Amino acid sequence: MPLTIYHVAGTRSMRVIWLCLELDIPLNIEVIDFSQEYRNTDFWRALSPTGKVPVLRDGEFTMFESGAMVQYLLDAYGDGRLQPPAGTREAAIFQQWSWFAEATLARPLGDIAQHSVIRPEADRIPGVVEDAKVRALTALSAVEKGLENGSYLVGDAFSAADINMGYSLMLAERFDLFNQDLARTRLYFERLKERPFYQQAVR
Ligand SMILES: N[C@@H](CCC(=O)N[C@@H](CS)C(=O)NCC(=O)O)C(=O)O
Repeated sequence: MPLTIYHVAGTRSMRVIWLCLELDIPLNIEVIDFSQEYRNTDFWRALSPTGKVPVLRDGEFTMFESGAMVQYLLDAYGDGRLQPPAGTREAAIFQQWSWFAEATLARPLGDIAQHSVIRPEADRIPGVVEDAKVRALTALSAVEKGLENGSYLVGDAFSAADINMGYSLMLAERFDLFNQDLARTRLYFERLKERPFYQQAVR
């Protein structure tokens, strides 16, 4: 049975779409309603207990957490492509950046989103945005340093760690965080954006 990603444009479902395009894995894209009402339905909560997007379906099997989906697809269908061999230091660096993209960089970016766009105006706390921008810039400076020795996060080979990071950088760009200290990161992100499958996934 084919894979299905429950998708909303501009969200983390793009990581799964981008990966499947890069790996030529057939994927159904089911666009869903991003409204809070829909995400509170029993149907959606059964798939995604916190009501968030995305969800991946593989036959009867479903899962949430976009980074875990990327890893599942690599392991189940990737034939060793776009990730270093398990147990190597390259694999450790691959995991480091994949986790960092979501757990360290996307976290303050999510706070910025919540308190500048997502929450109703009355529930937004401006101080959170200011603090989150500082945390996001600290995380971005780590990416800048990580790119000192190669064109991608794991040396000079494009990998799924770059897909995980690509979404987070898309958010960083949206919030205008690419300052003059992030020249390498900006070039790196341009390199990612030039990939035709990034462009398809991001629509
Ligand atoms: N760590 C989760 C984060 C999921 C997440 O925050 N998704 C966003 C869209 S990209 C969402 O559903 N936001 C709505 C909300 O937080 O209420 C993942 O990677 O899947």
